[in-house]
Amino acid sequence: MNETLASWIRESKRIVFFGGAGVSTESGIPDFRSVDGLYNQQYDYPPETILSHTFFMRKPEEFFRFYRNKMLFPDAEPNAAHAKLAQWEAEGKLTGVVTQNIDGLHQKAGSKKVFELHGSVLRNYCMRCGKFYGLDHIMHTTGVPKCECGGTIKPDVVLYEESLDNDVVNGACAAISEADMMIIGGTSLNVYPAAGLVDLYRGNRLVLVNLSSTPQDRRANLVVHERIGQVFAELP
Ligand code: CNA
Repeated sequence: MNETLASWIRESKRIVFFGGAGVSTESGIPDFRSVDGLYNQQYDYPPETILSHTFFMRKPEEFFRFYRNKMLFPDAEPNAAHAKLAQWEAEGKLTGVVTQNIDGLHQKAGSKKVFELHGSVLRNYCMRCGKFYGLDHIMHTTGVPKCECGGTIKPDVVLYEESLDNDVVNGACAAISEADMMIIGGTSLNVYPAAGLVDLYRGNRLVLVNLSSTPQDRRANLVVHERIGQVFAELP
């Protein structure tokens, strides 16, 4: 067990976690940038093109083919990292999870205060009438999913070129700026504006738990280049 990390967890009262796709790789969901992640596979278009607003509007069939194949993991279960964060929140020592993930696994593990910067695959809305649809509807249809009103159903995920939800960003900013400890984990910190939010943390317990190095490694007070599920499983 990492003793420094463990003692900071014991002593802190307002921990905030900031995470990304690496939090869910141990649940079987590939990330974007690791060797076996989505960016190292071959498609007709690069993932960041397919996952852009322009592409969604111009080629929705292609978008949904990729999306259903590569972005939806309905059977994935939370791992030890998700579980530990939910435990700390229940114990009253963690004030929020700020995540770039869209898989809903933090809530599945029991976390309540989750700021989903990039939305969630579990929510989908008709672009014409606003009717809500769950993940099941996307899973059990083919082609471009249509609402009963005839409108196209769009996942409530933030595509490239789209802006983040103001309320979610404000909540995340408040939690980060009031935190007495921040753990950044499983993110390459490459996607903006999300990655810029970590600059709001001003304390001296900034911990980075990530397999590869990140632009924040030099600023962090503690850097752990190991699997986050394994690291968190051993923490109090
Ligand atoms: P990324 O750019 O793919 O980076 C992931 C980082 O996690 C890399 O630096 C890896 O080294 C690291 N990593 C991978 N596995 C582990 C592990 N077990 N323990 C510790 N570190 C690990 O992903 P980011 O989240 O930084 O990029 C932001 C994108 C990815 C967001 O917009 C997400 O919506 C999007 N995404 C989300 C999911 C998901 O919801 N599970 C999956 C794939 C991509």
